Amino acid sequence: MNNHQKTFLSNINSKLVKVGIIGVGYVGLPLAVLASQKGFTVYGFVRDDSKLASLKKGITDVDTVSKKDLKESLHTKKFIPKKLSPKALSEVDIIIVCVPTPITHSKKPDLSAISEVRDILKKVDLKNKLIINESTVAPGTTEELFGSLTKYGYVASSPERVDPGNKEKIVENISKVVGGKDEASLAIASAFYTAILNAPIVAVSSMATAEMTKMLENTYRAVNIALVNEIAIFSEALGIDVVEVIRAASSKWSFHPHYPGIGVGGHCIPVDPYYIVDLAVKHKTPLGVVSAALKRNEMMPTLVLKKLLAWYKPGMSVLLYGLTYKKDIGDIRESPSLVFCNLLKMHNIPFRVYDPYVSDEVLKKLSLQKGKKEQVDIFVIGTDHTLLSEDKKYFISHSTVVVDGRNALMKKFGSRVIGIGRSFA
Ligand code: SAJ
Repeated sequence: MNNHQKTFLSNINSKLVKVGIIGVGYVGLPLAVLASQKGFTVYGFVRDDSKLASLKKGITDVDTVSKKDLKESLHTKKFIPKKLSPKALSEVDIIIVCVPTPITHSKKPDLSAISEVRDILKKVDLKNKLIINESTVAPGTTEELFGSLTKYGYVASSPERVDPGNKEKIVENISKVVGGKDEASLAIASAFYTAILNAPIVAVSSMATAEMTKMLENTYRAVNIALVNEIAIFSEALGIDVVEVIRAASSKWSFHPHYPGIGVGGHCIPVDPYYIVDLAVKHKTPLGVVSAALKRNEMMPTLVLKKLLAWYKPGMSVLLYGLTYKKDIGDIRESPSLVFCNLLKMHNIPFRVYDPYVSDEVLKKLSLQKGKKEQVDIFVIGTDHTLLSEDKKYFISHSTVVVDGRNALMKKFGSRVIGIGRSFA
């Protein structure tokens, strides 16, 4: 380790380094607030002026950061929202990239946002700076985008691990995988995370290893959800309750339960695996199991529609409860409930939507009609919000057919409950 690297490490330990986080959304903002709470000065870089203005006032739609913590970090001037610019970036020592890496309509990686970051970093003197990429990318991408940018700087990959809506799993307590362009990059990046996290730092031998780790984590989840979706459909054909089967299988030490449902949403699980599906084709090692699993998950909204069509008659009132991609959060990104709404529209079935976590403005923007709390003929559960146990009584009468897209109900309600791999008639 040379003198500069030793100085970098000691400046991290004494919190003298300045941190710049590019992208202050679901991933970047919790990290920025945490680092500022730990004593670092953190610039939160945003491109959009209106978002910058809101952030400066402590306004954000990221529900995993408390208003109080955000306001405090702003007040102590340890967290400073800034317009993204090469000049502002030149003032920080550690640059953490937390921008979205979605997929296109044709399910190909969309690196537009992270490529824009690269273009801006090309205008910055990166000598002696550390770039950490937290955005989810295929193995080799961080090297391609940032490794080649600087000969005299440090580069690491440490893919984000957040679980939106999970109040227990806050970023401070989530273990972190770190891979470096070289030994010094790994040491400096690991020292930074050690300074802010209260969780293990898992150092790996390269950035590509760190990137592949993230891909395996999320692809593992997507494939296992697809497996239970498939077994649920099979169980249904055999008249077996798949929820009971999963509960029983969970008594085995090596079985990690997943649950069937109307589909897989969010910006991670249905998206990330396509990054390695794409790369694997280029390397002539196609991922047949992964591709089949992703398709299986994507057909679940159609399966739930078929269940509804078996009972629907023109003129019946239909309400979808739950638009968000998972329970007790307001995030609708890639939500299977949105796919289900489009399927209803394609079949000219009039319906209403009710989700306690989605505002009227969002419903309006999506041209969806908000349902009143009144009894309906068909009640579809798209998201198993905790509030459902309270709310269901407003919608379900003795004659209501319940189509339970999340196997949320444990017994019969209304005239029958049709779940995924289980029913109560
Ligand atoms: N889902 C099922 N069956 C399951 C589990 C989930 O259908 O057994 C559906 C959910 O309803 C949702 C989607 O899959 O629509 C994703 O669910 P999720 O719990 O994985 O939710 P995420 O996307 O918030 O996953 C996050 C991810 N975090 C990151 O990628 C940084 C993921 O890594 C974690 O595996 C996950 O949290 C977790 O473990 O809770």
